[in-house]
Amino acid sequence: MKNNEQKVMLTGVRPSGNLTLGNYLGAIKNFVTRQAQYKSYIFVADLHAITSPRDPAELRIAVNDCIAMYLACGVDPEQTIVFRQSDVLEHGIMGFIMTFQTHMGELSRMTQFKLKSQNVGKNGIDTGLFVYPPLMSADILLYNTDIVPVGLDQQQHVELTRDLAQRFNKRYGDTFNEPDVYIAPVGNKILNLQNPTEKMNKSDGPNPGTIFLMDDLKLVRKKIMSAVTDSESVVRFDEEAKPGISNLISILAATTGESIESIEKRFVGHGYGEFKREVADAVCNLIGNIQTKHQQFKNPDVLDAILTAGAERARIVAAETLNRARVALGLK
Ligand code: ATP
Ligand code: LTN
Repeated sequence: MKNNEQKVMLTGVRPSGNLTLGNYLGAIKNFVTRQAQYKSYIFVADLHAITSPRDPAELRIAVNDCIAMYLACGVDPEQTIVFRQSDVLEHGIMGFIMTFQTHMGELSRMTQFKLKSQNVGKNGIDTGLFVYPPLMSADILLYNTDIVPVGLDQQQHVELTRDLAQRFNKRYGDTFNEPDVYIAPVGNKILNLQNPTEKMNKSDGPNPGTIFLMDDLKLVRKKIMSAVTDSESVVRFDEEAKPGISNLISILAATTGESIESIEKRFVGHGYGEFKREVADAVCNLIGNIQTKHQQFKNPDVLDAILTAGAERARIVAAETLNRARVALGLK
């Protein structure tokens, strides 16, 4: 599909709550550090937020908060196309097309679906939860994406996207670029500090095990100092036997760039208190900088201008790809 043109990177976040340290280390940071090397797109996946019923006023606020947070985390709108998914109508039609390329069995095997469909309301499982992976595939394929930086929980969805692109190309002729996933070696699955066998999720809401990028720094420190550990008192990376300490090592390594081995070595003979203080210092330093920048990006007019310009640029590429898919399908 591609000649020598610039490679494309894309990622998105669901506006389902305030962004967490997990969202930053698992996805946003890896996007920001690479944005200059690619033709880059980042969007707020608001259609993905209505997979379950949501308060419209809260959703509107969450979208703006998410954009402001992208900018505070270092997304540069001069370099990167920043947009809201629902502003580019092509996502809906392409999502519909990709849903029809997908098998029930494939969607039933999605780990996220299995996990999230455990807490269902009295009306049963929302179909949105079931069919959102092909919408995510549409998001990716519309922009001829080469690389998708995401956390580990989203790897399976990007792999499905590759399968769907291949399937479509085989059936209807070369139409889509096949994307690769980028999973950071460290920080790809940050765990809840109080329950370090579960992922840290933004939709869990305020709780002592989740660090939000907007948390007061005193609270961040308190959450880290009271993180669940073990009784061994050795700072050693062992996800099975020592999930709490391993999670804190991953957080420190992903935040500072220091290797896990080097952290283990430096803390030989030191206690958990000292180790946790260093993790808290590093995370507060990171989050403090993000919060300072966030102040500058709260103006809704500035955010609107960025989103309007971003959607215009995104739409051009999305329309082109959708057109190609329609022609291939015989819909045009
Ligand atoms: P929700 O609670 O609504 O499922 P979430 O916190 O899992 O939200 P998403 O919007 O699903 O966040 O994901 C945004 C990006 O952040 C994705 O690339 C996802 O893989 C990544 N991500 C989410 N949580 C973590 C985590 N704990 N560690 C690493 N990456 C994460
Ligand atoms: N499904 C993802 C958010 C998301 C996404 C995307 C990420 C929607 N479309 C495209 C990367 C690329 C989630 O729930 N975290």
